[in-house]
Amino acid sequence: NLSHLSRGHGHADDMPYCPKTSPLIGGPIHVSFPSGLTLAQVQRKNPLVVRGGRYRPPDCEARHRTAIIIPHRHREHHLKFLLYYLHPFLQRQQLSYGIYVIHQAGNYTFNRAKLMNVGFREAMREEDWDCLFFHDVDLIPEDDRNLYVCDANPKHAAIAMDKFGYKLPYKMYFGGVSALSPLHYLKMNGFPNNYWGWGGEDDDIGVRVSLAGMFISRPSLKVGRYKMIKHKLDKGNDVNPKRFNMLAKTRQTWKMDGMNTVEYEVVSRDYLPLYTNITVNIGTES
Ligand code: UD2
Ligand code: MN
Repeated sequence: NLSHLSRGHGHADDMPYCPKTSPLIGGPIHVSFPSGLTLAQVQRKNPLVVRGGRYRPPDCEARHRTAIIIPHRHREHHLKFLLYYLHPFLQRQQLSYGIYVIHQAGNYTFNRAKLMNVGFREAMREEDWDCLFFHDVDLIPEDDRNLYVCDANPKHAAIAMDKFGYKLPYKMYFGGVSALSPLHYLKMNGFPNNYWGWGGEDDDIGVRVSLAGMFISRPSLKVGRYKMIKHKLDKGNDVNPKRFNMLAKTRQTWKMDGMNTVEYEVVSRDYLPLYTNITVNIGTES
Protein backbone atom coordinates (compact mmCIF):
# COMPACT_ATOMS: atom_id res chain seq x y z
CA ASN A 1 0.00 0.00 0.00
CA LEU A 2 1.68 3.17 -1.21
CA SER A 3 -1.24 5.42 -0.44
CA HIS A 4 0.74 7.39 2.12
CA LEU A 5 3.02 8.65 -0.65
CA SER A 6 0.29 10.68 -2.25
CA ARG A 7 -0.93 12.34 0.91
CA GLY A 8 -0.10 15.95 1.44
CA HIS A 9 -1.82 18.06 4.07
CA GLY A 10 1.38 18.54 6.03
CA HIS A 11 1.68 14.92 7.06
CA ALA A 12 5.19 13.59 7.05
CA ASP A 13 5.73 10.64 4.73
CA ASP A 14 7.74 8.80 7.30
CA MET A 15 5.13 8.87 10.03
CA PRO A 16 4.94 5.57 11.89
CA TYR A 17 1.77 3.53 11.81
CA CYS A 18 -0.50 3.95 14.79
CA PRO A 19 -0.19 1.21 17.40
CA LYS A 20 -2.30 -1.91 16.78
CA THR A 21 -4.35 -1.07 19.85
CA SER A 22 -4.97 2.59 20.46
CA PRO A 23 -3.69 3.75 23.85
CA LEU A 24 -6.52 6.31 23.90
CA ILE A 25 -9.29 3.73 24.16
CA GLY A 26 -11.11 3.74 27.46
CA GLY A 27 -14.00 1.40 28.07
CA PRO A 28 -17.64 2.18 28.77
CA ILE A 29 -18.83 5.67 27.91
CA HIS A 30 -21.44 7.45 29.95
CA VAL A 31 -24.02 8.70 27.45
CA SER A 32 -26.44 11.48 28.32
CA PHE A 33 -28.12 14.14 26.24
CA PRO A 34 -27.20 17.60 27.49
CA SER A 35 -29.88 20.14 26.68
CA GLY A 36 -28.75 23.20 24.80
CA LEU A 37 -25.87 21.47 23.02
CA THR A 38 -24.98 23.23 19.76
CA LEU A 39 -23.05 22.16 16.67
CA ALA A 40 -20.68 25.09 17.31
CA GLN A 41 -19.78 23.50 20.65
CA VAL A 42 -19.19 20.15 18.99
CA GLN A 43 -16.94 21.90 16.50
CA ARG A 44 -14.92 23.58 19.24
CA LYS A 45 -14.42 20.24 20.98
CA ASN A 46 -13.05 18.70 17.78
CA PRO A 47 -10.46 21.16 16.47
CA LEU A 48 -8.67 18.57 14.31
CA VAL A 49 -11.75 17.65 12.30
CA VAL A 50 -11.52 19.29 8.88
CA ARG A 51 -14.00 20.29 6.18
CA GLY A 52 -16.51 17.62 5.33
CA GLY A 53 -16.10 15.89 8.71
CA ARG A 54 -12.73 14.30 7.95
CA TYR A 55 -10.03 13.42 10.40
CA ARG A 56 -6.62 11.75 10.49
CA PRO A 57 -4.58 11.09 13.62
CA PRO A 58 -2.03 13.90 13.99
CA ASP A 59 1.03 11.86 14.96
CA CYS A 60 0.68 8.47 13.38
CA GLU A 61 -0.50 6.91 10.15
CA ALA A 62 -3.92 5.32 10.70
CA ARG A 63 -4.20 1.59 10.06
CA HIS A 64 -7.84 1.88 8.98
CA ARG A 65 -9.90 4.22 6.87
CA THR A 66 -13.57 4.20 7.80
CA ALA A 67 -16.52 6.06 6.30
CA ILE A 68 -19.65 6.53 8.39
CA ILE A 69 -22.86 6.60 6.34
CA ILE A 70 -25.92 8.07 8.08
CA PRO A 71 -29.37 7.95 6.41
CA HIS A 72 -31.23 11.09 7.35
CA ARG A 73 -34.28 13.30 7.18
CA HIS A 74 -35.67 15.69 9.83
CA ARG A 75 -33.53 14.33 12.65
CA GLU A 76 -31.19 17.27 13.18
CA HIS A 77 -31.62 17.02 16.96
CA HIS A 78 -30.39 13.40 16.88
CA LEU A 79 -27.57 14.14 14.46
CA LYS A 80 -26.17 16.76 16.83
CA PHE A 81 -25.86 14.23 19.67
CA LEU A 82 -24.44 11.54 17.40
CA LEU A 83 -21.73 13.91 16.16
CA TYR A 84 -21.02 15.01 19.72
CA TYR A 85 -20.21 11.43 20.73
CA LEU A 86 -18.97 9.93 17.48
CA HIS A 87 -16.18 12.35 16.59
CA PRO A 88 -14.24 11.89 19.86
CA PHE A 89 -15.03 8.15 19.83
CA LEU A 90 -13.49 7.66 16.37
CA GLN A 91 -10.52 9.84 17.28
CA ARG A 92 -9.80 7.76 20.37
CA GLN A 93 -9.67 4.75 18.05
CA GLN A 94 -7.01 6.53 15.96
CA LEU A 95 -8.92 6.02 12.74
CA SER A 96 -8.73 8.00 9.58
CA TYR A 97 -12.40 8.72 8.97
CA GLY A 98 -15.11 10.71 7.24
CA ILE A 99 -18.76 11.21 8.16
CA TYR A 100 -21.40 11.31 5.41
CA VAL A 101 -25.00 12.27 6.05
CA ILE A 102 -27.25 11.10 3.22
CA HIS A 103 -30.28 13.31 3.34
CA GLN A 104 -33.41 12.25 1.48
CA ALA A 105 -34.88 15.23 -0.41
CA GLY A 106 -38.62 15.91 -0.47
CA ASN A 107 -41.42 14.43 1.61
CA TYR A 108 -41.99 11.14 -0.13
CA THR A 109 -41.85 7.96 1.98
CA PHE A 110 -38.42 7.39 3.56
CA ASN A 111 -36.14 4.66 2.19
CA ARG A 112 -33.28 3.86 4.54
CA ALA A 113 -31.65 1.07 2.53
CA LYS A 114 -31.60 2.96 -0.75
CA LEU A 115 -29.97 5.92 0.98
CA MET A 116 -27.22 3.53 2.10
CA ASN A 117 -26.60 2.52 -1.52
CA VAL A 118 -26.27 6.19 -2.40
CA GLY A 119 -23.90 6.69 0.53
CA PHE A 120 -21.74 3.77 -0.55
CA ARG A 121 -21.33 5.04 -4.09
CA GLU A 122 -20.80 8.68 -3.17
CA ALA A 123 -18.31 7.93 -0.39
CA MET A 124 -16.28 5.50 -2.53
CA ARG A 125 -16.19 8.08 -5.30
CA GLU A 126 -14.26 10.37 -2.97
CA GLU A 127 -11.87 8.02 -1.28
CA ASP A 128 -10.75 4.43 -1.20
CA TRP A 129 -12.35 3.67 2.18
CA ASP A 130 -11.58 0.24 3.53
CA CYS A 131 -14.65 0.03 5.72
CA LEU A 132 -18.13 1.56 5.71
CA PHE A 133 -20.28 1.88 8.81
CA PHE A 134 -24.00 2.14 8.02
CA HIS A 135 -25.30 4.00 11.01
CA ASP A 136 -28.73 5.00 12.26
CA VAL A 137 -28.69 8.63 13.36
CA ASP A 138 -30.16 7.87 16.77
CA LEU A 139 -27.75 5.19 18.05
CA ILE A 140 -24.90 6.20 20.33
CA PRO A 141 -22.13 3.66 21.00
CA GLU A 142 -21.52 3.14 24.71
CA ASP A 143 -18.11 1.47 24.70
CA ASP A 144 -14.81 2.58 23.12
CA ARG A 145 -13.76 -1.01 22.50
CA ASN A 146 -16.47 -1.35 19.85
CA LEU A 147 -13.95 -0.78 17.07
CA TYR A 148 -15.21 0.97 13.96
CA VAL A 149 -13.16 -1.23 11.62
CA CYS A 150 -14.25 -4.07 9.35
CA ASP A 151 -13.99 -7.79 10.04
CA ALA A 152 -13.44 -10.64 7.59
CA ASN A 153 -17.25 -10.89 7.36
CA PRO A 154 -19.98 -8.23 7.46
CA LYS A 155 -20.28 -7.06 11.03
CA HIS A 156 -23.41 -6.24 12.93
CA ALA A 157 -22.17 -3.77 15.51
CA ALA A 158 -25.37 -2.67 17.30
CA ILE A 159 -25.88 -5.99 19.01
CA ALA A 160 -26.86 -4.80 22.48
CA MET A 161 -29.27 -1.88 22.54
CA ASP A 162 -31.02 -0.38 25.53
CA LYS A 163 -34.34 -0.63 23.69
CA PHE A 164 -33.96 -4.42 23.51
CA GLY A 165 -32.70 -4.77 27.08
CA TYR A 166 -29.06 -4.93 25.86
CA LYS A 167 -29.66 -8.29 24.21
CA LEU A 168 -29.79 -9.39 20.60
CA PRO A 169 -33.53 -9.47 19.75
CA TYR A 170 -33.18 -12.39 17.32
CA LYS A 171 -30.35 -14.27 15.69
CA MET A 172 -30.55 -12.84 12.15
CA TYR A 173 -30.99 -9.26 13.38
CA PHE A 174 -28.87 -6.82 11.34
CA GLY A 175 -30.44 -3.41 12.14
CA GLY A 176 -29.05 -0.21 13.57
CA VAL A 177 -25.32 -0.19 12.84
CA SER A 178 -23.43 -2.51 10.50
CA ALA A 179 -19.97 -2.52 8.98
CA LEU A 180 -19.03 -3.84 5.56
CA SER A 181 -15.92 -3.58 3.43
CA PRO A 182 -16.43 -2.47 -0.18
CA LEU A 183 -15.90 -6.09 -1.25
CA HIS A 184 -18.56 -7.36 1.14
CA TYR A 185 -20.94 -4.69 -0.05
CA LEU A 186 -20.52 -5.45 -3.72
CA LYS A 187 -20.56 -9.21 -3.18
CA MET A 188 -24.11 -8.95 -1.81
CA ASN A 189 -25.14 -6.39 -4.44
CA GLY A 190 -25.48 -3.77 -1.72
CA PHE A 191 -28.81 -3.19 -0.05
CA PRO A 192 -32.33 -3.40 -1.53
CA ASN A 193 -33.74 -0.25 -3.17
CA ASN A 194 -37.41 -1.10 -2.92
CA TYR A 195 -38.22 -1.04 0.80
CA TRP A 196 -40.19 2.18 1.26
CA GLY A 197 -41.23 3.04 4.81
CA TRP A 198 -40.39 1.42 8.10
CA GLY A 199 -39.19 -2.13 8.51
CA GLY A 200 -38.00 -5.24 6.73
CA GLU A 201 -34.98 -3.76 4.97
CA ASP A 202 -32.63 -4.68 7.81
CA ASP A 203 -33.73 -8.32 7.68
CA ASP A 204 -33.41 -8.33 3.88
CA ILE A 205 -29.84 -7.10 4.30
CA GLY A 206 -29.12 -9.84 6.83
CA VAL A 207 -30.46 -12.46 4.40
CA ARG A 208 -28.34 -11.03 1.58
CA VAL A 209 -25.23 -11.54 3.69
CA SER A 210 -25.88 -15.26 3.88
CA LEU A 211 -27.16 -15.61 0.30
CA ALA A 212 -23.86 -14.11 -0.84
CA GLY A 213 -22.04 -16.81 1.12
CA MET A 214 -20.89 -14.69 4.03
CA PHE A 215 -21.53 -14.78 7.76
CA ILE A 216 -22.54 -12.15 10.27
CA SER A 217 -19.76 -11.26 12.68
CA ARG A 218 -20.48 -9.45 15.94
CA PRO A 219 -18.61 -7.84 18.81
CA SER A 220 -19.31 -9.15 22.30
CA LEU A 221 -22.49 -8.16 24.12
CA LYS A 222 -20.35 -6.27 26.60
CA VAL A 223 -18.82 -4.07 23.90
CA GLY A 224 -21.53 -3.74 21.21
CA ARG A 225 -23.72 -1.58 23.41
CA TYR A 226 -25.77 1.36 22.15
CA LYS A 227 -28.25 3.83 23.51
CA MET A 228 -31.09 4.79 21.17
CA ILE A 229 -32.39 8.32 21.52
CA LYS A 230 -36.09 7.89 22.23
CA HIS A 231 -38.41 8.83 19.39
CA LYS A 232 -41.72 8.08 17.74
CA LEU A 233 -42.20 6.79 14.22
CA ASP A 234 -41.56 9.70 11.85
CA LYS A 235 -44.01 11.32 9.49
CA GLY A 236 -43.27 9.96 6.06
CA ASN A 237 -41.96 6.63 7.35
CA ASP A 238 -45.10 4.56 7.88
CA VAL A 239 -44.73 0.87 8.53
CA ASN A 240 -44.25 -0.93 5.22
CA PRO A 241 -47.13 -3.43 4.91
CA LYS A 242 -45.37 -5.28 2.07
CA ARG A 243 -42.30 -6.11 4.07
CA PHE A 244 -43.10 -9.74 4.86
CA ASN A 245 -44.02 -10.57 1.25
CA MET A 246 -40.86 -8.90 0.04
CA LEU A 247 -38.71 -10.68 2.58
CA ALA A 248 -40.06 -14.02 1.44
CA LYS A 249 -38.61 -13.28 -2.02
CA THR A 250 -35.15 -11.97 -1.20
CA ARG A 251 -33.58 -15.13 -2.57
CA GLN A 252 -35.10 -14.40 -5.99
CA THR A 253 -34.56 -10.63 -5.98
CA TRP A 254 -31.19 -9.82 -4.43
CA LYS A 255 -29.18 -10.13 -7.62
CA MET A 256 -31.65 -8.05 -9.62
CA ASP A 257 -32.06 -5.21 -7.18
CA GLY A 258 -29.32 -3.40 -5.32
CA MET A 259 -26.10 -1.63 -6.18
CA ASN A 260 -26.39 -2.74 -9.80
CA THR A 261 -29.72 -0.93 -10.25
CA VAL A 262 -29.65 2.06 -7.88
CA GLU A 263 -30.74 5.32 -9.53
CA TYR A 264 -30.74 8.75 -7.94
CA GLU A 265 -29.89 12.36 -8.43
CA VAL A 266 -27.57 14.27 -6.12
CA VAL A 267 -29.22 17.61 -5.33
CA SER A 268 -26.30 19.05 -3.38
CA ARG A 269 -23.04 18.10 -1.77
CA ASP A 270 -21.96 20.28 1.12
CA TYR A 271 -18.65 20.00 2.91
CA LEU A 272 -19.76 21.16 6.34
CA PRO A 273 -17.35 21.48 9.26
CA LEU A 274 -18.49 18.27 10.97
CA TYR A 275 -19.79 16.14 8.10
CA THR A 276 -20.37 15.93 4.38
CA ASN A 277 -24.05 16.38 3.60
CA ILE A 278 -25.34 14.79 0.44
CA THR A 279 -28.93 15.69 -0.33
CA VAL A 280 -30.35 13.23 -2.80
CA ASN A 281 -33.49 12.70 -4.79
CA ILE A 282 -34.17 8.96 -4.71
CA GLY A 283 -37.49 9.09 -6.52
CA THR A 284 -40.64 7.25 -5.50
CA GLU A 285 -41.96 3.73 -5.39
CA SER A 286 -42.55 2.38 -8.88
C1 UD2 B 1 -35.15 0.05 13.50
C2 UD2 B 1 -33.70 -0.30 13.19
C3 UD2 B 1 -33.26 0.42 11.92
C4 UD2 B 1 -34.17 0.14 10.77
C5 UD2 B 1 -35.62 0.42 11.17
C6 UD2 B 1 -36.62 -0.05 10.16
C7 UD2 B 1 -32.96 -0.35 15.49
C8 UD2 B 1 -32.17 0.33 16.51
N1 UD2 B 1 -32.87 0.17 14.26
O1 UD2 B 1 -35.10 1.42 13.86
O2 UD2 B 1 -31.93 0.07 11.60
O3 UD2 B 1 -34.03 -1.19 10.33
O4 UD2 B 1 -35.97 -0.22 12.39
O5 UD2 B 1 -36.61 0.71 9.01
O6 UD2 B 1 -33.61 -1.34 15.73
N2 UD2 B 1 -34.60 8.12 9.53
C9 UD2 B 1 -34.57 9.50 9.40
N3 UD2 B 1 -35.72 10.19 9.19
C10 UD2 B 1 -36.92 9.57 9.11
C11 UD2 B 1 -36.96 8.17 9.26
C12 UD2 B 1 -35.79 7.46 9.48
O7 UD2 B 1 -33.51 10.11 9.47
O8 UD2 B 1 -37.94 10.26 8.92
C13 UD2 B 1 -33.33 7.35 9.64
C14 UD2 B 1 -32.58 7.59 10.91
O9 UD2 B 1 -31.21 7.42 10.68
C15 UD2 B 1 -33.13 6.49 11.79
C16 UD2 B 1 -33.21 5.33 10.79
O10 UD2 B 1 -33.61 5.94 9.58
O11 UD2 B 1 -32.29 6.19 12.88
C17 UD2 B 1 -34.18 4.20 11.19
O12 UD2 B 1 -35.49 4.70 11.41
P1 UD2 B 1 -36.17 4.71 12.87
O13 UD2 B 1 -35.18 5.20 13.86
O14 UD2 B 1 -37.45 5.45 12.80
O15 UD2 B 1 -36.53 3.19 13.11
P2 UD2 B 1 -36.30 2.27 14.42
O16 UD2 B 1 -35.78 3.04 15.55
O17 UD2 B 1 -37.48 1.46 14.66
MN1 MN C 1 -34.55 4.70 15.78
